[in-house]
Amino acid sequence: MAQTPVTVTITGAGGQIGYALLFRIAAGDMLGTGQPVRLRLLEIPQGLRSAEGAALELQDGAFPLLGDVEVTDDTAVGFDGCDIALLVGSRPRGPGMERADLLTANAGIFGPQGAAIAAHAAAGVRVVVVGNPANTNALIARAAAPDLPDDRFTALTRLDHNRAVGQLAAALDVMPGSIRDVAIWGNHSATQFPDIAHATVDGARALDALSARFGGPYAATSWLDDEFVPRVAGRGAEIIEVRGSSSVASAANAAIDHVRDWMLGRPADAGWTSAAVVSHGEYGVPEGLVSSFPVTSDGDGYRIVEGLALDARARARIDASVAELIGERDAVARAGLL
Ligand code: NAX
Repeated sequence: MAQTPVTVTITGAGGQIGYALLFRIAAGDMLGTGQPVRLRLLEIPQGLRSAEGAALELQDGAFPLLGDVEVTDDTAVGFDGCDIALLVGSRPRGPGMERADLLTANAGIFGPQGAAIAAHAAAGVRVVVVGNPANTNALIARAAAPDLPDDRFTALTRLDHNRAVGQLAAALDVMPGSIRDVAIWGNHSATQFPDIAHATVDGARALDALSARFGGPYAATSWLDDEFVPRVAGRGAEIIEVRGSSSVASAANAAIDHVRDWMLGRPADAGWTSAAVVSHGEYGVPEGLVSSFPVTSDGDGYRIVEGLALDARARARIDASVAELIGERDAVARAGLL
């Protein structure tokens, strides 16, 4: 029997990441090649033509799994019956704009979208925020939908996670698939902490492999502090400098990884991944903040990996990133938007 289609809403669908996402979702990369999908492309009026053009191209793909595609600038229509919401569209930082202005401008987008999701989406809706500042935008959307369980709201740090795996694989000259249990902690920003303390490479401790590669534990730690962490945290800026434009295909790929693992679960031997989820006080992160943690998924939801030992270096880095998240939350609250 044919499966019921899943309704996927993409905001900012007329933008760059939207364009990279749509065709992979239609091809079955996100929910599997047996799962029909319906797409809702939500834009602001200036972005509608671009989204409409993408919808024409989707039709020209004749994707066997693709049902109807609707393009709209009305949130009630865009989130109607939505099972999965990818919130990509956001307000970019303009010239002379302070971080606080950026936060409050985005609160004006993500608050109403959270409320529209609560009012119109399917009861089991799952939301991932991609648009920056992603963690705090997710916190705002979540706050505007108090009747939905908070495990439905997440923000994307899978791109940071994948970048960390990619850097470690390159340093050790191994395939990315041989690496397990890397973690991203904190904010999707320059303060994030990419952590490999518990990671393994082909079953052996990554720290031991790095010691062997760099000539001792001291050199391995220097590489982590001076190269790995800044490289991963600053990778977005590096891509802009080299490519002349921000990360697009890798961001869409990460969003697809995030939703696929969340909906379908991760293979038993795949180890954990990273996602920004609502904290309930785990690892001392204040309740309600949307912070990145190592997570597992059996398809029922993301669950934070608990009980990991953190050394002083990790603790200090996590605390610094969480302090930034607290500052973002407080700036939005001060503006009366939370
Ligand atoms: P684009 O500027 O190409 O596209 C954004 C689209 O969103 C535009 O078409 C715009 O019309 C639309 N939009 C704006 N406000 C909207 C609203 N209220 N409702 C619906 N649509 C709206 O940006 P793109 O390169 O696609 O990036 C999108 C967002 O992803 C940015 O905020 C960017 O910073 C963020 N990123 C997040 C990443 C992450 O890992 N979390 C990594 C990649 C990326 O930097």
